[in-house]
Amino acid sequence: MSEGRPETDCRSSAFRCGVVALLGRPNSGKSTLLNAVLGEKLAITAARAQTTRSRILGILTRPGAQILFYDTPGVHRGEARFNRAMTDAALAAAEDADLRVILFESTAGWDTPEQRLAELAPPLLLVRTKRDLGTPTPVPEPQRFSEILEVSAERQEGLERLLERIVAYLPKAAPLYPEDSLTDRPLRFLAAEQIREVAFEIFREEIPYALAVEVEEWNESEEELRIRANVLVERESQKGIVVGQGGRMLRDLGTEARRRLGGLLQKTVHLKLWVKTDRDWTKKLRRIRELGYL
Ligand SMILES: Nc1nc2c(ncn2[C@@H]2O[C@H](COP(=O)(O)OP(=O)(O)OP(=O)(O)O)[C@@H](O)[C@H]2O)c(=O)[nH]1
Ligand SMILES: [Mg+2]
Repeated sequence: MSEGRPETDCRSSAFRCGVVALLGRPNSGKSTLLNAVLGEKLAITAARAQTTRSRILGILTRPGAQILFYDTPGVHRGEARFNRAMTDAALAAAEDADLRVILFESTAGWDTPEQRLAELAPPLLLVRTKRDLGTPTPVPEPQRFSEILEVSAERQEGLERLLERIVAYLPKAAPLYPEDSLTDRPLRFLAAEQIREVAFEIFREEIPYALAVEVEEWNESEEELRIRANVLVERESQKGIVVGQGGRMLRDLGTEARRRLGGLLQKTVHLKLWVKTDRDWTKKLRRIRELGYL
């Protein structure tokens, strides 16, 4: 393990730059942690499992270092094609990374996903998340990890220490992205994700898993942005739920999504949503890819 204080001079040849994979079971707080360290709402989050569906790059440039975070889908046991594809995407990100950061919800039990991640190649940092929730449960085989740290993204606690330690493991290299870059994902994808986040909040259980958002049209000027997007469901029967009586659910979804997109993009947003059935899209790898989830 490399020790010592990270360099702080941007022009120094000791600048560090590397890839850090944020890994953990669904709902362990990966996306919330990424947003907290970036100070931007890049990745969508939700109080339910399996929110993130693909690896999402979040770029943090600090004096002396550029950290390329990969937020990943939760690692879990599901055998359905879409579930497996998400776990594979997370493990592929882990393989490509200079450092693997495993998130473990403080008060949760250590189970198969944690065990599987603990067996990845070092260096591994274990981060206990949601420390505000209570007394942490023990970690079996703590010697597997280079370090064990604690954070509460909600209370913004432990983040600076975590960043300092992460930087210490990165290789000496020049920054890969301009200083003001936040991600490599196109705005269209981020907009679709924001709409999906609102849908997750409105439709709680069954529907979110089957729901995808695809931007069809994107017309942008200095002052405003016109977006036409499809809200996709897997089965005809789910369409009625998303539309709601008299179109009410869809209207609520559109209103809230427009408000959030306006805040994110700092311009007036006109949003038109259509609900469409894309039969069994979660079973078709080609569609999962086209939707930007792999
Ligand atoms: N109390 C508390 N809740 C948190 C904290 N961090 C995240 N959460 C909550 O935990 C839930 C899951 O957070 P996410 O960031 O979406 O989790 P994730 O690991 O990205 O989940 P997937 O994308 O489904 O794999 C959300 O309701 C968050 O608000 C924290 O520090 N404290
Ligand atoms: Mg997530």
